[in-house]
Amino acid sequence: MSRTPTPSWPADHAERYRAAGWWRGETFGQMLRERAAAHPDRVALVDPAAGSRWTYAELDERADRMAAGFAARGIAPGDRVVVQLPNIAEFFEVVFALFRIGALPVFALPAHRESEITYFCAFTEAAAYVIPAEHGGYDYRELAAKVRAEVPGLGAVFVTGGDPGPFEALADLPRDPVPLPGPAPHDLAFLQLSGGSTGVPKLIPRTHDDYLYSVRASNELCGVDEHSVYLCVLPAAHNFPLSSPGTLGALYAGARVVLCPQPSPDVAFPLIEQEGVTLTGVVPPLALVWTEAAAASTYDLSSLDVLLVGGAKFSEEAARRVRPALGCTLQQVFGMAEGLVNYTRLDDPAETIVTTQGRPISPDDEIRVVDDEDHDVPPGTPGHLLTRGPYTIRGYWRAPEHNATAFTADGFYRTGDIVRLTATGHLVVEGRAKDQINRGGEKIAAEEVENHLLAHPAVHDANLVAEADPYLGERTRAYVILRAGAGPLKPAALKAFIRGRGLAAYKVPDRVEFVEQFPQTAIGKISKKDLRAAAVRTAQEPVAGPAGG
Ligand code: OOB
Repeated sequence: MSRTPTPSWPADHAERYRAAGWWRGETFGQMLRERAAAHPDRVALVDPAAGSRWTYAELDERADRMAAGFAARGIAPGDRVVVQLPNIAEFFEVVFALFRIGALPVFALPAHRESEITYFCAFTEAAAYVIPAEHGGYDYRELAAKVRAEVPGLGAVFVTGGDPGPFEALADLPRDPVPLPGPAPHDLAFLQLSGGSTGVPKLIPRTHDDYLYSVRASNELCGVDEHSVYLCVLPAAHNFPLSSPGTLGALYAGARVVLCPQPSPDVAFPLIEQEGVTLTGVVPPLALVWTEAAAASTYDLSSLDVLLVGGAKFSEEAARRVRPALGCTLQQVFGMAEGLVNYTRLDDPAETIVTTQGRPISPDDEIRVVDDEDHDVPPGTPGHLLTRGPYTIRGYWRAPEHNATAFTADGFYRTGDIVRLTATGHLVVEGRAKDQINRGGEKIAAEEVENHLLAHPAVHDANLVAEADPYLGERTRAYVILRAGAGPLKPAALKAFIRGRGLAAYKVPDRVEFVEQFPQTAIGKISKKDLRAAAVRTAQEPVAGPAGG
């Protein structure tokens, strides 16, 4: 395995970001300590499913005790720990404990399965893996047993919320706090996952300094202060609910975080009423459901000031419905785990809020919109978005070859998004150049799923493309060529095969279509462009007979 140093900002840029006050030399561990000292009795976390309310003092103390437990099990600064926890208070106890040690959480999602988790544990040479015993009717101990069998080097597996089975319960770790020097502000804080367009997800190295800047600045732009109540609706480990301004923003401000166990209105709306939630963040499909449900709802949603919507393109028509339905300000957010986050401003004209995806957080976010040859396009013309700045990574973790193409020579990240810049400096997302499907905010790398399809003995070739979906925005369609002489294969059987390979459910193709051949470009390469066009053209058609699915 390569031991290339983690790419970082050149010294002159780092100096500039410090001088400008963007990087302030804080760490997340210190941040929590300071908040706990300033207002120990204020409620930091509400976990309605567990019926628990932890004050800042309690969260701080729990993080210290858990850090001691992890340290006693040999977890050291710089170690990677795959964290796969749902929206429960222990997520924060674990993550802040790792921050205190200087160990790096690797933020897996609850939906990930054997294929993804095995890769994260093996690639990061994880010292530990943290799971709930069960969640959403799924037994994570069984998953961990499979992962451990495949990754013999995996250290401990820690379990919360039930019988740990063959593993160790978090609750049984030693709990006497020990002195820990903690990381430096320029050290890595965690590894976030990329949505990706390649066979395996890339890992995104974020530092305390850079991430805290994005969190602090997000608070200002989203009006978060100590009176705010943030409802965490999306999976807590994702960059959007974590930092835009998210749970970490709320904790930074000394505000209250309410953990929503499920995103549906019948769970979220009562929590908004009971806890006086002032802001939350959702993906576009959920925003649609909420605006519809609000009309018939008897819950009092009047505390809600701001609804952040992002992760995928929010249509103008849907955006217009937010204020009338929910009585709050819409704030569009176009962000990426690699860094750059754009927000519409709370005081932007209403038209700007519904028709753009916002503008960058920082005066030091550099934006370029370029053509296929990296030449700047005239203002207002759609092109590829390139960016660099004080909280955008300069390279993925241990991926030098990929970095050579994913970043320009002078350090701009190639986002893979096609955008247009308005006269006011706002960005409008027009499309995507990367080979990724955005399924209602959940990102699917086409190549990853294609590789799994190709593993089926009857499959000769496969391509995954997006087709339009009225609710999700996009869903997936797999075009598959079967091997000559292969017996009949039903779409459902191929989907079951993919599921059986331990892939997160959202990556299983929504529709499988068998074809004789793929359209080709002039030089004989497979034309994904034509496949995408075909998928868009025929999205409404049922697929006929046994080939359909
Ligand atoms: C967020 O982060 P990721 O890393 O899951 O995905 C980033 C990609 C972007 O490159 C873009 O393709 C798409 O998701 N995206 C949007 C969008 N927000 C994200 N496309 C159109 N309109 C939007 N508003 O998705 C993320 C991270 C932080 C905050 C919000 C979202």
